[in-house]
Amino acid sequence: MRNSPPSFSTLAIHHGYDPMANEGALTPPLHLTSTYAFETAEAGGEMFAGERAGHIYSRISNPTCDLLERRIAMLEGAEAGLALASGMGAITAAMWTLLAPGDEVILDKTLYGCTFSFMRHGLAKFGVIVTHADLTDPDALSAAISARTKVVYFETPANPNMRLVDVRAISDIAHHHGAFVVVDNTYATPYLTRPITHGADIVVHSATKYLGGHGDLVAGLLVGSAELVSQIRLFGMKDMTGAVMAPFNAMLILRGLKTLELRMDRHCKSAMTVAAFLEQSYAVEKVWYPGLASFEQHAMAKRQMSQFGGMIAFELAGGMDAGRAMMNKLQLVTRAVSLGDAETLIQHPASMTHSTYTPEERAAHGISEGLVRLSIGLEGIEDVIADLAQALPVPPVRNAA
Ligand code: 3LM
Repeated sequence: MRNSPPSFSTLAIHHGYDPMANEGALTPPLHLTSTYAFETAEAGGEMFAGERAGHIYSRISNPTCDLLERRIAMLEGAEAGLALASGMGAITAAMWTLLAPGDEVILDKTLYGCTFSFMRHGLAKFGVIVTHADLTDPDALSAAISARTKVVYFETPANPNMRLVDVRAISDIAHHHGAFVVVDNTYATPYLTRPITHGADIVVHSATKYLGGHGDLVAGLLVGSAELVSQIRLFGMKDMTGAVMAPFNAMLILRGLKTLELRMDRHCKSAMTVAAFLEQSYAVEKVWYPGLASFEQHAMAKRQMSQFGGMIAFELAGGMDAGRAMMNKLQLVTRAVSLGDAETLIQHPASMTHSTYTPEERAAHGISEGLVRLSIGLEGIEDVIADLAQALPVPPVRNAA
C-alpha cells in the first residue's frame, strides 16, 4: 500500500468494510431487521443506559446504515455520520436538536423551498427566531449575529440560483459568537467541497440526489462531531422526527457512492459545456454556473470547489413564458424536479421547488420568476445540447448565420 492516505474513490469503495469479516461477501450484507437480540437482560439494560455498545432497535441504529454513516463521515472529513429518511429528515432532526424556543437561527437568503418553509413556518411556530442575512457577504453576518444566535445555516451552491457562501469566513464569525454552522452540501457533494474541513460543524445532505445518484430513492445524511451526531441520533432522529433511513436505501447509497467520483467528473464536464453553450445563445439572458468566468463569484468557486458541479440556472430573454415554452419543446431533457440523476432534468423553481415562497419572498430572496434550473445528467452531451438547441427560440447561437 502507498504511504499517503487513500484517494476519494478508494475510500468510497472500501472504507469501513472487510469482506473477510463477512464470510468473504464482496458486497456488504443488507441487515433487514427492526430489532436485535440481547444476550442477557442486564446487557440490554446496559445498552439502554449507554454503558455498553451494540444495536438496540433500527430507529436508533442498523449495521447497514452504520457502514454508510462511517463512509460518508470519512468522505466529508468528519468524526461521525447519521443516515436519515430524507434530506428534510436530516435538516429537521439537526435543527430540532440544536435549537430551543428563544434561540435564533440565521439563514442565508436563498434556500431550497421546503427548507425555507420548515424554518419559516415550522421552527418559527415553536418560538425559534428566524432571521435571514445575505451570507454571500460575511459582513452581513457580523451585522446580524448576536448572543442569542445558536445556528447559522446555508447551502453552497444554493438551490436554485447557485449563490456561493464562503464556509471558512462564515464559520469564523459564527464560532466567535458561539453559534453552530450547518451547511447543506447537496449540490457540491464531498467530492467538490468538504465544508467540515473549512470549519462547518454539521453538514447535511439530500442523499436522494448525487450520493444515491440514480433517482431511485429518497434519503438523507448528516455528519459532524461524534458528540453532536450522537445528540441528533438519540433526540432529533429517535424521538423528534423518527426519520430513520431504511437499510435497503443505505445499501443503494453505498452502491451509488462507489461511482460518485466518476459520475461527478462527468456531470461537471458536461455542465461546463452546456453552460458555455447557453451563454452564447441569443435567446438566453443570463446563465449562473460557477465555472463560467462571467459568474460573479467565480474566483471564490475556484478556491472552495475542486470543480463546479452539475447544476445550472439560466433565464431566457423572454422570461417565464419563454422558459415554459422552451421546457415544453424538450424531448430528451426531462421535465422533473430533483437533481443529481443520470437523466438531465429541467424545472421551473418559481412554480415548482420554490413555490413554497410567496412571489414577494422570492423577489426578496433572489429567486427570479423566469429562472429555469437544469440538472445535467450523464447522457452523451451532444444529445443534450441538440435537444436544448431545438427547444430554444431561434436563432439559438450568437455566431449562427
Ligand atoms: C429539488 N430538493 O428538486 P429530500 N436540500 C437541498 C435540496 O435540493 C433538497 C433537500 C434538501 C429537491 C427536491 S422538490 C419537491 C424535489 C439542497 C431537495 C431535501 O428530503 O431528500 O427531498 O431533500 O430541488
